[in-house]
Amino acid sequence: MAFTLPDLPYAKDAFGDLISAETFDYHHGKHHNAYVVKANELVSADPALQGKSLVELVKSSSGGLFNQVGQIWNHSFYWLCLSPEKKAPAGKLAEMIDAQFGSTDALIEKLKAEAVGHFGSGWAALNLDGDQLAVTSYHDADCPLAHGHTPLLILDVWEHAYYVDYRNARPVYADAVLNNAIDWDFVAQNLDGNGANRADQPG
Ligand code: MN3
Repeated sequence: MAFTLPDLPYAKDAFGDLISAETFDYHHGKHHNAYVVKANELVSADPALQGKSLVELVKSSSGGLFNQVGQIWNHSFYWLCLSPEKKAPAGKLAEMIDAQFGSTDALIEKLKAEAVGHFGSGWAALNLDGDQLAVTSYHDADCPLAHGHTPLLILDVWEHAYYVDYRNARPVYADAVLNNAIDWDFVAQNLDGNGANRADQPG
């Protein structure tokens, strides 16, 4: 068995100028794919690693292998967090957001500040912490699962996520994607605590 590059859950040109097909060609087709290829090389060289699922390896590995499997999972989850159709939080998620942040706009501002304030490469995230929502970020290939966190939403803030479409303007990318391209139905689904499994794959 080997890990595979998951298909995008939408056409690569579905987002128009918001996230271009060229960005998906590079981000999914080259960056994400390279993490898959390198992880498979490392796993194939070590029988002790074989048969472990992606999430098992994210939770148990370190160093070079962690960087690859963490990035496979992070990107697989990130694609699922995006929707070409503009959506809004509903139901229990909307109630939690309003109770804690006052409004979805206020939560988006907090996520945007986290994304913009994060130094260097990494991921901004919305997690479930007990019965509360929590905004945080992770460096490089670091992953919520490695900390026992329960991810609801992650946003890629590596330059490769936005440089084609937004050049160096991370705030413009974060603002555009958080306001227009989040699959809030997927985010709400992850309140069941099983978000980790939605981007898992067998080893
Ligand atoms: Mn990326």
